[in-house]
Amino acid sequence: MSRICAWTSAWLAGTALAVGVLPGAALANDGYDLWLAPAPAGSAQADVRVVGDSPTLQLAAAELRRDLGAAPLPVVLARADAPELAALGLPTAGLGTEGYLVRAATVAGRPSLLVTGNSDAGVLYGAFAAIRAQKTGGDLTKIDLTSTPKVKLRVLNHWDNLDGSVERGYAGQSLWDWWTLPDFKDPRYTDYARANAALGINGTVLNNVNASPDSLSAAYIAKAAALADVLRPWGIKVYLSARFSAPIELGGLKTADPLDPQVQAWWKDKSDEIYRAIPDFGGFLVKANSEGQPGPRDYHRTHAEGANMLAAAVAPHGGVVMWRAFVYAETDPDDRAKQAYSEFKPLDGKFADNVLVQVKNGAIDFQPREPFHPLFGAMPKTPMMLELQITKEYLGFATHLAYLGPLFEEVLEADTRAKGKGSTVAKVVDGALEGHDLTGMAGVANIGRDRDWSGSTFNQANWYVFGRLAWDPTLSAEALAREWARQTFGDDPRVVDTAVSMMMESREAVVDYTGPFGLAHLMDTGHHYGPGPWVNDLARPEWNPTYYHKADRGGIGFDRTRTGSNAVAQYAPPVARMLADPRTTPETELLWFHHLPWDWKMKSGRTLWQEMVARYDRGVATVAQMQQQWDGVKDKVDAERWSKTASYLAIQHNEARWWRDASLAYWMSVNGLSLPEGSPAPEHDLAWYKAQRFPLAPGH
Ligand code: GCW
Repeated sequence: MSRICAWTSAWLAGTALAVGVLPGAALANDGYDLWLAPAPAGSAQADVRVVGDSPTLQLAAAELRRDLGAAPLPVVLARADAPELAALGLPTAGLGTEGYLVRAATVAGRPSLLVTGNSDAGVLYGAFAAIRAQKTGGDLTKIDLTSTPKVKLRVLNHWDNLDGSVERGYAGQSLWDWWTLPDFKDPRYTDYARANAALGINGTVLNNVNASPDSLSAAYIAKAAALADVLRPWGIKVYLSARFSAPIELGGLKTADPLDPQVQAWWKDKSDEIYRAIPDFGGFLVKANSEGQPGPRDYHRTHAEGANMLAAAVAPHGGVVMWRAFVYAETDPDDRAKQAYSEFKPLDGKFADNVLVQVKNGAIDFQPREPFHPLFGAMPKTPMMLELQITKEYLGFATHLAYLGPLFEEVLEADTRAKGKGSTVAKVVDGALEGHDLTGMAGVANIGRDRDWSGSTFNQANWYVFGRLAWDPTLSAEALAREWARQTFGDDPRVVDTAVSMMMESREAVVDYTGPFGLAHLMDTGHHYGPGPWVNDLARPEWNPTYYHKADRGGIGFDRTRTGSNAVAQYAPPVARMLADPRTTPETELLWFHHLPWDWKMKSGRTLWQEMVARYDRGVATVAQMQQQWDGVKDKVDAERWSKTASYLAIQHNEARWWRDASLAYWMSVNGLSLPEGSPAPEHDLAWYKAQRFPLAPGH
């Protein structure tokens, strides 16, 4: 069998060894606490006083007592409207509803650490900011922090099915034990809420966008309501993915046509029913007319007509609809990368006020690197919600170390040029560019029932960086990596520096060994695990990797200029001009936009083929270097987290080599070229790589 299995057994053996050699000590840290390790046992507890009372303020106080340890000042938690703060003249007006102020101040005659905000949730976020500041080396006696979230809806999307499986989930079964809900509320739900609140995440969509109609049945509404009760005091609202045809499947209607009065009434009644159980229900997320899901196009209605019908049903209750723009159809022969824009752009201005259009960061599908989606900046009248994928469907599942901060940052910083220079995706998403108040960012969760929640310690950082960037999309990926590493591994600068350095190189390494220079969608079928650039026999053309790379003897890459699909024309003119010419296109995106000869001269002076091979080699080498770096902190990280990470890095190194070898073997079979001197031959022949099968790979 493949060496993938061999590595898995090596990992199991390694774990057994670690546990055997170091009983007890090896189990010291299983990662359950995430970035929220409690203060060490025996340390003094912070003196925390709560002004006023509410469940949320009490939770904030408990967090400070649990995590802060010996605080240099007594802590006062109070909402900004508390009478005893009136004399302080605090600048709280600009904090909005969820912002916080954390300041060393004299309160009621006593030097204190004051944590305040205009709402209980604001105070809670302030408490977590104080903990974060202290754990990252801040001096609480001098602290003066104010922060207001730049994005209103900061939401996780769980692709969790009602049977407990998770689509593209690699951290075990679903966290939601639907079977025992609503009666049993697993304490993990509370810990999940705490972790999210620490980041400022204020919403969660509980079920898969490939939604079962049953999630809207009375029984499942009761289960969702039980979860909402747990999450509410942590400032988190519950949302549900809605299946567009539910009026037929659940309601017994003959149609789900959004203009049919009976269908409209069904959704209105269903929404009323949900709000009776969950008074602060957030609203619906919808995947419609995409990959076989039902939708308004089935009735020759537009996406706006579909979205607006649902929007009308939740509007009286203050709910929203997050309507996904991830659409493409096998009946449309046009470049898949163009289809969402073609379908949605004409609808700008036609959506109801409480609809957000949720757009993936790129026009295809969460690849290790994609240019920003052309819809950003193209629909000025519509709130554009950014959808990122935290789970690593295309970046090595849970096993590969790939810190997604740089990927998220790259898209947020991308300049759409929609209203001149500086029209970044971040400004489209946070509403600054067009003055939208309703704004949102969604992350497809990587959370499951594994003890460490996300399948590996470093995957926790992707949950972390998503949440922090959703609060403020201008934060730096590197600073957030450092912030996370310090809270996760402690103060030792050698460990923190090592972790940050590994993290910051890791995503580019994945790009290098899976597909450099804008190549994308080269993975094997179905499970999306491992390389399959040769695949060309799937029913839908745009499911085949060969559709994306178009490699032949003459060259490689997808011509999206005027001589090809002209997808470049979907970008604002200055961006379109830049991308129309391979010499001005960033090399990182070269083959996404251009079909070029293998001997195309790169900026380095070397040929495209030589550079491609060098990138594949670099990707494998970077993982080897990450292994060495991790070896260097072996004595400084608890044995359990260290050895699992080391084993996973070994898997990653092995699989990086697999990706490189399989890809190069295939490219050579197409271009007839040989490898530059010094670059090792693939370990097996192409037939071997093609023969690998992984029917039991998780997540699909
Ligand atoms: O490409 C895909 C994933 C699907 C996912 C889809 C989507 C939930 O492979 O698993 O379905 O994206 O985002 O809707």
